[in-house]
Amino acid sequence: MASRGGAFAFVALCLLDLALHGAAEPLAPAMFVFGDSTVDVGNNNYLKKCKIECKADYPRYGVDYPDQAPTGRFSNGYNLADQLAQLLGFPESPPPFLSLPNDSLIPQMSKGISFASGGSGLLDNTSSHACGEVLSMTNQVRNFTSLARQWKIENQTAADLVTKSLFFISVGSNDLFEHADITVDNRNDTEFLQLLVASYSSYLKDLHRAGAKKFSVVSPSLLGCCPSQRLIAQESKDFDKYGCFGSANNLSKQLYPMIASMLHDLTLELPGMNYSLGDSIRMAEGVFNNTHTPAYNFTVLSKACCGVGDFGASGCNSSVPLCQNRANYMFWDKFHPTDAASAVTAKELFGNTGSFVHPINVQQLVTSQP
Ligand SMILES: *[C@@H]1O[C@H](CO)[C@@H](O)[C@H](O)[C@H]1NC(C)=O
Ligand SMILES: *[C@@H]1O[C@H](CO)[C@@H](O)[C@H](O)[C@H]1NC(C)=O
Ligand SMILES: *[C@@H]1O[C@H](CO)[C@@H](O)[C@H](O)[C@H]1NC(C)=O
Ligand SMILES: *[C@@H]1O[C@H](CO)[C@@H](O)[C@H](O)[C@H]1NC(C)=O
Ligand SMILES: *[C@@H]1O[C@H](CO)[C@@H](O)[C@H](O)[C@H]1NC(C)=O
Ligand SMILES: *[C@@H]1O[C@H](CO)[C@@H](O)[C@H](O)[C@H]1NC(C)=O
Ligand SMILES: *[C@@H]1O[C@H](CO)[C@@H](O)[C@H](O)[C@H]1NC(C)=O
Ligand SMILES: *[C@@H]1O[C@H](CO)[C@@H](O)[C@H](O)[C@H]1NC(C)=O
Ligand SMILES: *[C@@H]1O[C@H](CO)[C@@H](O)[C@H](O)[C@H]1NC(C)=O
Ligand SMILES: CC(=O)N[C@H]1CO[C@H](CO)[C@@H](O)[C@@H]1O
Repeated sequence: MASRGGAFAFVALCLLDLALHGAAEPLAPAMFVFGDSTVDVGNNNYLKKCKIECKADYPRYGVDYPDQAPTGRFSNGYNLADQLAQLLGFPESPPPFLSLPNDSLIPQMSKGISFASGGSGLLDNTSSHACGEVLSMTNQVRNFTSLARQWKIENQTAADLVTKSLFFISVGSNDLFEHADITVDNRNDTEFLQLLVASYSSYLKDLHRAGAKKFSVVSPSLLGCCPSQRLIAQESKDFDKYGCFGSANNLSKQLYPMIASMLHDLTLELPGMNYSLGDSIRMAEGVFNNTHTPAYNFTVLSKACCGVGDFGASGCNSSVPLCQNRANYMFWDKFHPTDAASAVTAKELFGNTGSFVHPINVQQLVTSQP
């Protein structure tokens, strides 16, 4: 009887899988992912000099992922790249670049690759000290463009597939974290943010030169509200109206309109470029403004699910407490959202038609035919 029960469960799972994402063709031929720990699916596991603080390949990471596997995702389950990929019709994020053997890199280009690396930022030196080693955005983009070049030489359909693919980018938070912690009196925030946006623009131009046309860009959220930053706010008495670290949130809020106008200006310069910009700040405000947020089920907004001490901001590993009701927590560990929180973000990026995405959503982006 046990084996029949097992077979039934297996069939049911397959049907569920088919219903969720197996039935139709994905909405884009491939998805290429760039950025930081909000979207890394395991590249850092392969970096020998990357410190444990910037890895997520040990329990309790992945406690809600299939087989409870700690894969390098900075989440209890799926992350934002996985959730968006699923809405597009893929089973999850494309695989990490560094996990692929040399001879499967080109074949994998037709399905997508993730170049994202936890700790990375818009500047090459971001987190180089804190993490030891990360794949910088410069290297992520170079690795993609060099593969695209080789692929186009080998395969006539490559250029068309790159044009139709989705380029998903979530980066900038780590630059802001490091800058917010600098306490020099004469620091010039405007100058620093302009440097970040100029770097962002040059990565997008490089990707466009390699054939990319469709960009989904996620702006840094209210960073000062994650548990690690709430702890800094408490120590420095620099609170904003949400009880979060004011300096960090201030930087996020100043950066968003700069990214928005940079993207708009690029469309005037780069033929065929199209984009969807997710306003993570407004999405987070939507949750923080109304602490009940019944539609989202988040009841714990300031404390990490995995962690101890004030705000649960100790860091997450198998010897610290783990919350049970993870769908009610906004934060998984001291920096990262839960699977449930990134699912909400992905849903808004994909389908929102209000103030959370500009000028179009990801669904409109991938189905547009230039
Ligand atoms: C070119 O790429 C397409 C799409 O991935 C694939 O179906 C085809 O087999 C490739 N052709 C060669 C010669 O590799
Ligand atoms: C990183 O580089 C930028 C630009 O070159 C510089 O302003 C900043 O001070 C550097 N940060 C660190 C931590 O070295
Ligand atoms: C990826 O980029 C890094 C840095 O530019 C380089 O050292 C490495 O060889 C690249 N990997 C591949 C497979 O192109
Ligand atoms: C900060 O940098 C910006 C851009 O370079 C400049 O226009 C502004 O005058 C600077 N502000 C101060 C207080 O130095
Ligand atoms: C936020 O940034 C603005 C513009 O740089 C500045 O005038 C203001 O003092 C900052 N507020 C906080 C709380 O850091
Ligand atoms: C949240 O509330 C603040 C005022 O406290 C307001 O400025 C902001 O627009 C609100 N955001 C959302 C998304 O409701
Ligand atoms: C909220 O919880 C209810 C009951 O568990 C569930 O049906 C619903 O899907 C959840 N909503 C979200 C946005 O996850
Ligand atoms: C787990 O994290 C706690 C809190 O940061 C730390 O004290 C402890 O040493 C860590 N344990 C392991 C096995 O890394
Ligand atoms: C961008 O996508 C929108 C929505 O599908 C479409 O109307 C517009 O023509 C596209 N722009 C370009 C340059 O492809
Ligand atoms: C796709 C790719 O990077 N191919 C490389 C595999 O390794 C050989 C030999 O080292 C290189 O020549 C290829 O460029």
